[in-house]
Amino acid sequence: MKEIKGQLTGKGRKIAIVVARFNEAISKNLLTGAVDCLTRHGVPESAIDVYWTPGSFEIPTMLSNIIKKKKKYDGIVALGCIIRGETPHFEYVASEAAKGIANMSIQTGMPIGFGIITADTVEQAKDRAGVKSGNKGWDSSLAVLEMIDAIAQIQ
Ligand code: INI
Repeated sequence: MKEIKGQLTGKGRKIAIVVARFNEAISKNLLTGAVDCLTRHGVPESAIDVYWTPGSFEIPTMLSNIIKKKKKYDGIVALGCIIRGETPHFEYVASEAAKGIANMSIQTGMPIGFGIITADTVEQAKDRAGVKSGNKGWDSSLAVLEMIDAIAQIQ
């Protein structure tokens, strides 16, 4: 039996991070968590490019354009924070962002980490963008590193 499992190594990987500015204080914590995770796993800061979008709704469009440019990223981490209390169109923004990110990843084969927080309150969102533990930016970055390595092993 052959078992394929991605190693959590960032050595030699080039990573793009797409981060939405909406709820910026929380997005910045997600970005800090993502960069911390990537660098601790061997990705040098010089191999990380960060692209800002106005909100999470624009993330899939940015992904599409980054992938089209063929800048040869090994993986992309998508970060954003959508809070239900703040908008009646929470459902639309959240579902379009999730669908768009999934579609981009499936259609292109690019490993894309889903680091979008969907929360009912600011407090809940803060809990998922913790500085010391429980940071969705960190978790989604780790998933990207694992997927890059697992996909590289498919023959
Ligand atoms: N974008 C977010 O990333 N999070 C939100 O909570 C949010 N709210 O509350 O509206 C949000 N809206 C902006 C949206 O992503 C677009 O930028 C905007 O509709 C312009 O296209």
